Amino acid sequence: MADVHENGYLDEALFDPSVLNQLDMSQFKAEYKNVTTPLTPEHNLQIRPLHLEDYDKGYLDLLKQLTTVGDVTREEFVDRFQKMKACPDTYYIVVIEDLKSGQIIGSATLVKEQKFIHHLSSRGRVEDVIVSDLYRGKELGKLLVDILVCLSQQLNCYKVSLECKDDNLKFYCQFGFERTPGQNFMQQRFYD
Ligand code: 16G
Repeated sequence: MADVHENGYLDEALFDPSVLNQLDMSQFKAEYKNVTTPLTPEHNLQIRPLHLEDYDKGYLDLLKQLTTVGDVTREEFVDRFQKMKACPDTYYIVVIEDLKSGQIIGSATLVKEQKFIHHLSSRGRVEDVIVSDLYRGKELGKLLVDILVCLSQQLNCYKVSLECKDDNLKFYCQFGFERTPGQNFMQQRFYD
């Protein structure tokens, strides 16, 4: 699976790509206007795990459409990638590549957090969902979230959660997420 990239770094996937092929797409919850095969959508788009080489395919620029990223060097990216990969069965970053342009145009992350509660169960957290503004309206965000929700169930998480802005509540409801009465999302910000 790992080939030496021309720049000397191993070109490898963050997680085993077969995990995505084994998803039961009949479990997807959103309704799709476009009839596509979800894991191989039209228009030269490919859905796959994050690769090391995605540093050169605009992955971090895409994340900049979501929030602050900062200037991350290739070495820093490789180091973080390797640290994530060293935690097996934890980081599932799924990206969409436009094979024509060779650019990453969508991404979403599932983090599987191991717990003692619920008899050593795990909780899924959907994070950093972003589709390039040039590719909006193609139901790609839907596809990414459906994939991660389905994946979290397949990975035996007892629940999956996310945080989002009010404007996105309706979007996330279509996958079965609901606001929990009496529960609040709280945070403290230390820096941007
Ligand atoms: C959104 C994201 C969250 C991300 C945060 C970044 C989803 C479902 N939620 O809340 O994962 O970490 O934005 O914004 O994608 P921040 O920089 O203000 O924390």
